Amino acid sequence: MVQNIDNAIASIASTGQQVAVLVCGLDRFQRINASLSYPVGDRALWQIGQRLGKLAIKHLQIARIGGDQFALLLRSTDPDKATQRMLRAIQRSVARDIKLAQLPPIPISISTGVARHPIDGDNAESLLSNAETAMYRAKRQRRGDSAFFSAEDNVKAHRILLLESDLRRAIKLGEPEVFYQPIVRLRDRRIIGAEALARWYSAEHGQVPPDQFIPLAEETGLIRPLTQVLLNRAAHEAVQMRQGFGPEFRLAFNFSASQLDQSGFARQVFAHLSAAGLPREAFEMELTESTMMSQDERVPEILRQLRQGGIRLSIDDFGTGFSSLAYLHELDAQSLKVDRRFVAQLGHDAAGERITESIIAMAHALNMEVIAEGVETTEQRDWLADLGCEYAQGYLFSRPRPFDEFMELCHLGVG
Ligand code: G
Ligand code: G
Ligand code: MN
Repeated sequence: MVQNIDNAIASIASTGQQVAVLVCGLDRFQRINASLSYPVGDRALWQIGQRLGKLAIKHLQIARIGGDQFALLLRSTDPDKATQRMLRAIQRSVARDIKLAQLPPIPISISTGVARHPIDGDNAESLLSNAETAMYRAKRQRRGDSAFFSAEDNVKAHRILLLESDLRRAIKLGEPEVFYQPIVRLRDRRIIGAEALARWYSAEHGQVPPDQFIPLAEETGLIRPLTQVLLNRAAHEAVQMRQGFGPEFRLAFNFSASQLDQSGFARQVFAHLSAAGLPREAFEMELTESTMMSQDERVPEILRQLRQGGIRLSIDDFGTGFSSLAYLHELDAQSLKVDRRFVAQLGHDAAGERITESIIAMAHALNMEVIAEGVETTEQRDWLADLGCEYAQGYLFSRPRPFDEFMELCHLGVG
């Protein structure tokens, strides 16, 4: 491929054409390998290669450049347009599940990075490497996405590499911490629970926000050990919180989609809870709406095991995804969290108010309780209480706090 790209670059001067390099990576290919075996992974890859091969048009060359990566070389007088067309064709080619004999259909997606000659590189090596960097950004944005290389990508890629090794070290040392934000019952403003929120202060990188290090942990396979550190700590601390706040107190803990595809997942969670001595009914799993609606067919089964084992389920960021109400009902979640963007609109925006009102009514009709997120003003609090929303959480009551400071709320309350 390197030779082809360099040849193309050398020959375009006379043709008026330009060159773009696309690097396509299969999303979560490791998962196919791990769950279905390497030979199956190989057969799946072969099928994808076949499909991409069919895209071959004039002035396009395709090569497999690594385990689950393909490079495409495009030559065109209008490379931007040709690239856009190619990106759509790639998406179409993977829209169908892979079908292999005696196996259920395997859904796949591909993320693509694009680098253009000469702005993104003047030789094959730099174009390939920059297209690959852009592909990793595409994967972080949303699997199945595409991204054009930008010079910032290299700075970021370098930082991410450093961050990854720092996170690996931090997890070994048990450095990531858990902060707690009170969940308040609106009827009597008592604290009936806490949401655990991961925090990481790195000596090298400073405070790293969770929406950076959690996706990083997911991509690098560090999410499992990270969750073990966090869950272990939170479960032990929750036992003490229950002593202070009363037996109805529950701990809410966030999990992400990528954790719900391990068959032993429910068992691991149960083991953490019993090691800490935290009753299962005092533990609430927060999963976003999109996690619950995941395409992965193992997710419903794992959720069922968790529910049957007595763990509470709560649907996070509700109103931002696409839910099947029938499935929501079947999941038997106890509560639903109204996303803070709707709460922020209370008192300002009639549409936002009606959405919040409808979410609350729908939750009640499906036998779920409602927790409002991001409550910052007394008006929002009263508005929600009037609508029959049971619980609330937000800066009005308290920011997320370290354990010791959270325990002080035992005496202080949140007014
Ligand atoms: O705290 P805030 O900036 O704290 O959190 C940002 C996002 O990170 C939230 O959407 C929250 O759900 C997520 N998050 C916080 N802690 C954890 C955790 O321990 N595990 C997972 N999977 N997500 C978390
Ligand atoms: O996605 P999830 O609901 O898990 O995210 C929780 C996030 O909400 C955390 O980042 C937390 O710090 C943040 N948060 C908590 N209370 C408030 C609030 O009152 N206002 C805003 N803007 N964010 C909040
Ligand atoms: Mn949450």
